[in-house]
Amino acid sequence: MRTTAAVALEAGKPMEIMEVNLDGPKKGEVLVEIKATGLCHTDDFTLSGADPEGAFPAILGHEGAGVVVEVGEGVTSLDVGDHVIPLYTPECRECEYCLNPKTNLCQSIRSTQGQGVMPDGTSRFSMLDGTPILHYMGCSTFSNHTVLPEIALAKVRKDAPFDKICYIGCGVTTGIGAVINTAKVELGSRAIVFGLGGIGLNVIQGLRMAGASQIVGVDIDPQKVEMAKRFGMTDFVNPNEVKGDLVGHLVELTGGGGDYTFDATGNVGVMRTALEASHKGWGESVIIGVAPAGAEIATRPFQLVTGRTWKGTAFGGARGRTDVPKIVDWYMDGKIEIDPMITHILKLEEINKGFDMMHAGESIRSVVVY
Ligand code: NAD
Ligand code: DAO
Ligand code: ZN
Ligand code: ZN
Repeated sequence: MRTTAAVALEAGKPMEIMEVNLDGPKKGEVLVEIKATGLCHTDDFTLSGADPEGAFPAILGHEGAGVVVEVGEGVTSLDVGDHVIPLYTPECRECEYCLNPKTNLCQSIRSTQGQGVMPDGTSRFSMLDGTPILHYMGCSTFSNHTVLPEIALAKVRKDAPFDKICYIGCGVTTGIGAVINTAKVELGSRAIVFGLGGIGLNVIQGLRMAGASQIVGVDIDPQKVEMAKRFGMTDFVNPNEVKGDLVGHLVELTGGGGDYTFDATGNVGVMRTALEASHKGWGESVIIGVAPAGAEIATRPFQLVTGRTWKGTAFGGARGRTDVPKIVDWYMDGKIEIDPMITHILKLEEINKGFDMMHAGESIRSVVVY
């Protein structure tokens, strides 16, 4: 079939909207009509050329929601008409990683996904002249139709709005999951969140759900304050307005340091501050942000000797096929909020404008509706 997509032809250039060829689903695969997709910082990171795994031409996008149009041979868990959210972290429920409760990093299709192809080693997308186009994070939601492995699709309820639940495909689950699955924050905890963008705001709403007693937000952009307060931030710190040592200021503000701290900036200097602003003896610091290629983290080992723990999280530690439908229920039952964070709705033709607004800090989440 033919479908319309925003194609990233090369790093650092705007994407081009074009008709592309899409082959039907092979064994174990599913053809999905994407109804809505969010624009995440990670798509921008890859488009910029800073992503060491980034390869072109590719169809980016990994935060989508849509409807099953066709199922390939052997697909048993999905039918035509089902509503689905694509998963960049799949859940095969069979590999060594899926069978270990300590991780959500299913490895069953990891190598081919990283190379931008389906598990059989080929791409379903091509240009009209036949040139192959790579998939991205196994999802490619910047295309009106895409093909995914069955194990990379979460089946969700049909009454949930696509233009909101697409955000559960990355930002919402990553932020809330970092709190609930990775940090396992307890009632009454004090926490510090660095970066109040699309991920950090969801960390804040996860902390509110977990019953944290103090939620300190740290951002260099004062535009982010109002929304963060709305989601549960109790104190705000702008590093540019702190005279003297930022770590010392945060330790004093939290009565000894955060029981839990989170980096949602991707800046390795901020990651160090987050670790060092966690409480001596028991503080845990969770890295969510993805740093540029080649960047390294550092601290004095004595910070860990004295009881602080450094952790990281991918997709909030969530097992997508199991956890994502539950998060959709939380949204539909009013336990979590998404609507205020969707600041812009765009057409596919406006997708590059969406990334311009992200760079200017004007948007939290822009969503393309097909
Ligand atoms: P965003 O651009 O919406 O938000 C980042 C925020 O950090 C902005 O508000 C910015 O002002 C703030 N910031 C930048 N430098 C800062 C500094 N020095 N001190 C304090 N604040 C600073 O981005 P996002 O969509 O929220 O994504 C955040 C990070 O999370 C990115 O690195 C992204 O790639 C990563 N991410 C990780 C996962 C995962 O599974 N681990 C999933 C999605 C996104
Ligand atoms: O299993 O080795 C692996 C890699 C899993 C990739 C997880 C990616 C999470 C961070 C990327 C940001 C997502 C938007
Ligand atoms: Zn697996
Ligand atoms: Zn994302």
